[in-house]
Amino acid sequence: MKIRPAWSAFAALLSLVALMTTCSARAADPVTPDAAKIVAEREARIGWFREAKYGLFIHWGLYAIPAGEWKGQPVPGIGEWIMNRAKIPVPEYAALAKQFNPVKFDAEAWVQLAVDAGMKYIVITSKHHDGFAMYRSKVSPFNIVDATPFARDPIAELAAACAKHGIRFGFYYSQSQDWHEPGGAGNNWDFPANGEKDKSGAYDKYLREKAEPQLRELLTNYGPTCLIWFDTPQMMSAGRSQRFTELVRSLQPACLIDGRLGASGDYESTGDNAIPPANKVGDWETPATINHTWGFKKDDHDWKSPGEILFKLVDIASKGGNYLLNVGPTAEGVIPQPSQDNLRAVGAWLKVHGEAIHGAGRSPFGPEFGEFSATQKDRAGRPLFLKRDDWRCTTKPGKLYFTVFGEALPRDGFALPAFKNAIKKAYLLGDPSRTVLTTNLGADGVRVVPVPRPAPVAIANVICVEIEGDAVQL
Ligand code: FHN
Repeated sequence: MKIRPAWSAFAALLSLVALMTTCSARAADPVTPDAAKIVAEREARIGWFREAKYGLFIHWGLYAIPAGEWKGQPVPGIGEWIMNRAKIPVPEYAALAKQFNPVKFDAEAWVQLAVDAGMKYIVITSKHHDGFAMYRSKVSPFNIVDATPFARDPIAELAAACAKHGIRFGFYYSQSQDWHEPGGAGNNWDFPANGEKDKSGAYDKYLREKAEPQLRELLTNYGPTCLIWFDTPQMMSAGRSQRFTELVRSLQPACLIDGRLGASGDYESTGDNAIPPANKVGDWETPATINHTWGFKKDDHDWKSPGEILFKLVDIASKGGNYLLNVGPTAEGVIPQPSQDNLRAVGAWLKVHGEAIHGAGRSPFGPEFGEFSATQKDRAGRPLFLKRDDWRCTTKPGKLYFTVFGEALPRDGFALPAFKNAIKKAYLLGDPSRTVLTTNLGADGVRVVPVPRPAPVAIANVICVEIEGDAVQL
């Protein structure tokens, strides 16, 4: 029998409490069968997401052709925003489709990268703000099959490869911004401004005639969809969001909805590259770039190193979240080699230490994240958070995983934070023989795990501490 993780029961309870709080009209009988059913359904949907912890985001579209440069001039900002930043008229931008022929695209190779990287799900841009569908769409001819010489459906090829390799597959879909359509939000250089579109009914016409039918296509034609990643919900009122929610639920009840639809989804999406400073309750995900752009830019070579990626992954997992890390393939269909190398380096680490991440729960401690400065202020005048990055802790029933960053483990051993449980044994996950490290009692009653030097693994080592009882007693 599978043991139900304690934190998942806790999250269920939190959801129930949240629901009870919002259902004020039912205060006399807050846990109605309906409310309990809603919570139970969400719990069933979100289980895989809590286990996964690490996913691959892919931003791929026509913007990979100009790759940050328009008419010989570099365009500042993120690559996939080039149409907006350079105010490119619709017909000129749409003409890029005739050049789009990514003959090096290989769905197997992309999915294999996610597997090698230790990632458990892939989310790809099926339509970004430029309005171009990266799949065969009957709703609009502005799609990769009908408008390009490539004439293949990469989403179908990726769906098949994901199914083969056991990777969950989801779609980014820009529901509100669509710079190709007169009624879509965002393109105020070719078309009237957003407010007028809303008033005139053009925006609703776009939603009903393009966004909703395309969403229906995506959820009908590509097998099980693990999540829909909506984004930038300009003008997405409660009613419009509700229509989208109902569409997703009716077509694929197991499909998650991210936190940027307009209404609250199944989990919270933080800001781009935003990692909360401390433990954060609920289910959440940080979408993040591996350099400084989402869509490919030929001049951006500032790749995050394996050490930086790994720190962020463990940091996020120890605060209860997921890390959705992006790559931006080229117009030829190639994922830039430095992204691949750095993801694979972290994947090699996860092969040995993955049990400290996948399915692991948040830290029961907290001081390891850092503290607010008593004197220094941030730009907004609030106390500055001084981050600590020596170690992080993740948990499973009866186990604590202390990931200690850097090649050198502390010379005097690793001083454990205070907890009451007796220790059964401690060992390094990176030690193939799992030699037991006998804990000493140091000064002030602090328990210290002696650690071998040099440490067996570069980048970061994980000390697994097995304790009496499932949950940590502080
Ligand atoms: O505008 C988009 C951006 O292009 C990118 O897709 C990111 C990914 O989180 N989301 C929006 C900005 O937050």
